[in-house]
Amino acid sequence: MADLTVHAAQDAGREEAFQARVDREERVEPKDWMPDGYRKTLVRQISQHAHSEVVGMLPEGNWVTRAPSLRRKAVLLAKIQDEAGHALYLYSAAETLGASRDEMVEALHDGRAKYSSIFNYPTLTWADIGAIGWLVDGAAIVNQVSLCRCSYGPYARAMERICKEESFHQRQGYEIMTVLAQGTAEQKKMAQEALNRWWQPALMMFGPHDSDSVHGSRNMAWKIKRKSNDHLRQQFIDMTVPQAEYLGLAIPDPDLKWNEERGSYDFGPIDWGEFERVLKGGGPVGRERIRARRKAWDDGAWVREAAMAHAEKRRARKMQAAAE
Ligand code: BYC
Repeated sequence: MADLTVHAAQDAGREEAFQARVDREERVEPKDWMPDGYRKTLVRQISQHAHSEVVGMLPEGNWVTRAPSLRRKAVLLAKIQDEAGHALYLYSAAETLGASRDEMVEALHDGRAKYSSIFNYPTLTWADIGAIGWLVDGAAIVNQVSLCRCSYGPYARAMERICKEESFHQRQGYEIMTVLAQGTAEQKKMAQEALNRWWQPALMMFGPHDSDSVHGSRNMAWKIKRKSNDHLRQQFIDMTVPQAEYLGLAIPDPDLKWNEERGSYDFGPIDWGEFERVLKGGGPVGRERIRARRKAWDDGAWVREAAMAHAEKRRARKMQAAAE
């Protein structure tokens, strides 16, 4: 009993010192002591983020063969490859916290781990690829720029590299939308319909309102997140409305209105019922996404085995050379 009291007092002291360090803006690195809750929430968020990159490749992958020109195909392929790279940086960052890649992938495949709600919606036309780049990558950048200042070093450094590529992704989407919006009446209609489909899901990417956010305030205190869900959502709306105006497209929200006093746009209610349904796997293509991921994982088993065997052989050769 006395031992337990001593341990509890030691832990409280360590947590206090940890918080003081975070408050001084010192980065936390993998070998540093950290509270269990800090480690757990980081593994949760980083792995969810990595899964989002992997699952996010699927709706775009469906359009590689149908991209309208060779240039569009090459650009889309490059974007999808970047996303695979982002997932690798992120899985590696989560591994520095003691999570194993296999465990993380298993949690995605059996539905225990979440991935961004946005990827549970289908891409019906080529304009959806434009809308994903413009809105989804646009929302991702707004969120991720603030994550570059995350207190956990490996995550912050991964985010810096990712953000550079995301801004190219956002531009390619906006360029697709610009061409469509300035094209024929039919093309402009396609662009408008894509905006109508993706606007609300893009707003949901930032998570529930601050008052309903489970992890928000704790993660802000730990400086994992620097800005709250609502703050980032507002920042995204204020940035995107003028872009839609430039395209001559209408944001599908009758309540959207500039608020002079706040210096921001007011906007209408978000359908949180739909958000909850999508998180529970009830999105239009939720099950299909996980089925596709499981198949890709199973189909790739021989590649992983071959890579491991190759690495094993190299290690054995090196050890033999060192012994000689
Ligand atoms: N979708 O307490 P809260 C990309 C969950 S990929 C699903 O506010 P937190 C791209 C949340 O996890 C961009 N789940 O949580 C890729 C929690 O559930 P659990 C992905 C969501 O962590 C390819 C519960 O709801 N970006 O850009 O403080 C192609 C309560 O939420 C969502 C990231 O992952 C959601 N939208 O805040 C193109 C960024 N929202 O875990 C583009 C990193 C909330 O307790 N992540 N939930 O079961 C974050 O910044 C934060 O984790 C979130 C949520 C803002 C998402």
